[in-house]
Amino acid sequence: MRWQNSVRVVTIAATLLLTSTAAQAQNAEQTPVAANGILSVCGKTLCNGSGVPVQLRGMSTHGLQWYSQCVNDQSLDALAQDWQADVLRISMYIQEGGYEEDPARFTEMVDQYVEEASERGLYAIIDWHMLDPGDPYYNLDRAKTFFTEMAKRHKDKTNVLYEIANEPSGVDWARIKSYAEELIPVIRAADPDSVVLVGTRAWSSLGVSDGADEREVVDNPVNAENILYTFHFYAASHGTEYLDALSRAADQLPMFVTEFGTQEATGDGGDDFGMAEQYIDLMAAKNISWTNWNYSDDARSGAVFKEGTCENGPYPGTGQLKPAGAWVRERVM
Ligand code: IDC
Repeated sequence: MRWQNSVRVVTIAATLLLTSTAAQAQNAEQTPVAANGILSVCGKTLCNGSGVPVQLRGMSTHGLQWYSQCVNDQSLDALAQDWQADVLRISMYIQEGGYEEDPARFTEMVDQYVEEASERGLYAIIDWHMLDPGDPYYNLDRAKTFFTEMAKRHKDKTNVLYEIANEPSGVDWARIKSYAEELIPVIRAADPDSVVLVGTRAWSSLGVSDGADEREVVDNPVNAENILYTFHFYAASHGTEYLDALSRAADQLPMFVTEFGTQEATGDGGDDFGMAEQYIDLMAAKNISWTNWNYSDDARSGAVFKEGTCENGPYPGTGQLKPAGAWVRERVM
């Protein structure tokens, strides 16, 4: 229809003039993926298929071995339509009852959630949730097997991002970099144009939790294209020192905050919305995409739903949300 075409032209023109969020780039009929297409790193940020910088905002699942019941048709509809999220981070633990116990089961589970996200026009981050042990090499062979399979299955999609190391710890940056340089070519062999997210030292704190900072990455970046580095923060534990490191880093490196909470690093305790707001403002100003931890009804304050929600829902609205959930839903919107 002619009328629709002219609306689209105006939308595209407006989009080109603005540094837009993925949500802003959508019109009422378009999902984030339909509006933005395949993403790539341009300069220090993510750009959409037309080369316009985008900020993705969304949620991370909890560990799928514990809380996959919270990731279902209704809850994903709520995330896409009610929350108007752009992105779902699919958090697959390796240890603690995760992938290493039953690779086939977790491969199929992640695969299914990628399809569910795709059906709703959401970007999907496949999170290799290595945590303890913190040396990414401990799981290298598993990671090669898993990501080869994922990349083969999803190479033709435009909405899949690969996060190859949730939170390295107890190892220096050189070792993480070397792990990334072994694994990224494995992914790219099957899916050459995919965006890859690389964890940073000391629980993806850019080294700050080990007394270092972003300079170790700036001075010695991963030898690969189309990657971003991850930063995680929990606002009640990680104050100005962490905020400043993220701010400096974002001027020199493509950054993606794939995990944060408004509470303590345990994912529990009181919310520090004031500090969290400073991070939100920084991420908006520097176009840093983010996913919040987590989309479940775990008892901790950082799980967005009140306990028991995932038995029957309902998921839309704020009725079932904890304070952190209501706060983050507004910011996703
Ligand atoms: C927490 C979960 C909790 C689980 C614990 C250990 O909420 O149920 O028992 O992990 O597996 C992270 C991690 C993330 C943590 C989260 C909150 O990436 O796995 O989740 N956190 O502690 N880094 C900083 C905080």
